[in-house]
Amino acid sequence: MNRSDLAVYFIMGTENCKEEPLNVLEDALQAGITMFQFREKGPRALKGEEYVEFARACQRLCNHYHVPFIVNDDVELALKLQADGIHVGQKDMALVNIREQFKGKIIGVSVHNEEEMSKAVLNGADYVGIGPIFKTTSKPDAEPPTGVSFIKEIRNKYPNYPIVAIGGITTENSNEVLQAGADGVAVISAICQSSNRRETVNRFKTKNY
Ligand code: 3NM
Repeated sequence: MNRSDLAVYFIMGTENCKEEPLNVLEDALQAGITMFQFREKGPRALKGEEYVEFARACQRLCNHYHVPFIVNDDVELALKLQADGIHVGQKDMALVNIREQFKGKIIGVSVHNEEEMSKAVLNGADYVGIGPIFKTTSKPDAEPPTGVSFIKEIRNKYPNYPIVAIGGITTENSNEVLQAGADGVAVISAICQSSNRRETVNRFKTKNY
């Protein structure tokens, strides 16, 4: 994985979409997202066979566009589908155990403070997602927003580490996030709720450097 893979990292599940989720994903892929995370969560999330089939359909699309397909939290699903990687939070399985099962794959970890950051680095995460940077409505149990100063702090300590910022990021504030030192932006609603998804992705891309 390269730091540039984090440039425009799209995260989605059926509950995030107002329209057919596979169309939303395909638009985003066509417009040039650089990474995708399958995150099927919430009270109306798909279950059982439907869940697996939806994940497979997302994976097929990502493969077609040569974009890494990352599974959120669900180790079993990621292994079953041979996903390109897994993204875990602080409450999920210990990182050392995950690495054993995901040799050569991408492992991302959500971190919210310096202590979590140093642990993730020590335990060999390939990248970290730091946030929420701004207020988010997509994650009900999100921690309080940190603002971009947190990105600056982490970047100063870890000059070359792959860092993606998450939480409330829009085409209006993404520049600030990148200037603070993030390699890219991870977004749900900015793309899912956009009335012009391709333009939104393009704006995120042109703001990147
Ligand atoms: N994780 P939006 S914030 C999935 O802070 C997720 O770890 C977060 O959605 C964290 O782009 C978040 O709509 C939601 O704000 C991001």
